[in-house]
Amino acid sequence: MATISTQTLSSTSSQKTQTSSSGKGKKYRLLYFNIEGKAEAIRLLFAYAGVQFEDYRFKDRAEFMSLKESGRLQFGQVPALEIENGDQTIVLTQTSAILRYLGKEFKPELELYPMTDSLLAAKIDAIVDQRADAYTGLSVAKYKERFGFDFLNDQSDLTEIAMANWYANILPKHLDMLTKLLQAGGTSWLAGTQQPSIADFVWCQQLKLTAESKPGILDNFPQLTSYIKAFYSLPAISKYYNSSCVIA
Ligand SMILES: N[C@@H](CCC(=O)N[C@@H](CS)C(=O)NCC(=O)O)C(=O)O
Repeated sequence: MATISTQTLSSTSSQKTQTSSSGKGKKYRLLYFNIEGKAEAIRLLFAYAGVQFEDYRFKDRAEFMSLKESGRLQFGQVPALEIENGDQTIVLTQTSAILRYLGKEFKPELELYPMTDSLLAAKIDAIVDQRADAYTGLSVAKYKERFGFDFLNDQSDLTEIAMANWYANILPKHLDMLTKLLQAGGTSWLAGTQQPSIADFVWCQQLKLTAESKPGILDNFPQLTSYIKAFYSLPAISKYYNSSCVIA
C-alpha cells in the first residue's frame, strides 16, 4: 500500500526523509510549492499506482529561488522529479515529460501510457499538449512578466477583460472539444482507453482547479462533470484525499 509522505523543506535539507521507492529500487522525490498546482497530477499518479514518493514542498519562495539559482532545474521551474537510482540522481522537469516517464515506469497493467503502441501514445500526447494550448491565454493574463507583458501590469482593467473573455469565449470551445473526445472514444476516459491514461490525470486535475476557481463554469458540460467525478471516485484517488469528489 502506498505511503505518501508530505515533507516540509527543513526535513529534506537534513536528509532526514522518508523517501521511499518503487518496486524497482528507485527513490522518487517530487519538488514543488505547497499547493496543488502543476504537481498535483503527478502526486495523483503516484497515489493511483501505489508507488511511494517524497512529496517535498518548499517552505517559502526563498527556498525555491535558491534551488532555481543552483542551476539544478533544467528550465528553472518546478515541478521537478528527483530520481535516485543507486549512486545516480537525475532531475526531471516539465510536468508532461514527468508524467510520461512515470506512466511508462509504473505497473504495465495500469496502462497509463503505452510502451509500444506509438499511435495511442501520440493520441495521449496530443490530449496532454492540448491542455497547455487551452490555458495559454489565461496564463499570459495571469503571469505577465513570464511572457514579456509586464508593461501591462498597471492596466488591470485590460487583464480583467482578457480573463473574462477567456472564460466566456475560449475555455468553452475547449470544453466542447473535450466532450466530443469523450463521446468519440466511447469509454469513460479521454483517449478512449479502458483505464485512465496520463491525459486524464492532467485534464481532471486542471478542470477541477478551474471549476473551483470559477464555480458553475462546467454547468453546460454535464458529461465533463461526470467524467471528473468518475476520476475523483477512483478508489486510490478518493483515498488520497480521504474524501469524495468536491466538484460542484
Ligand atoms: N511547462 C512547465 C511549466 C512549469 C511552471 O510554470 N512552473 C512554475 C510553477 S507552476 C514555476 O516554476 N514558477 C516559478 C518560476 O518560473 O520562477 C511544466 O508544465 O512543468
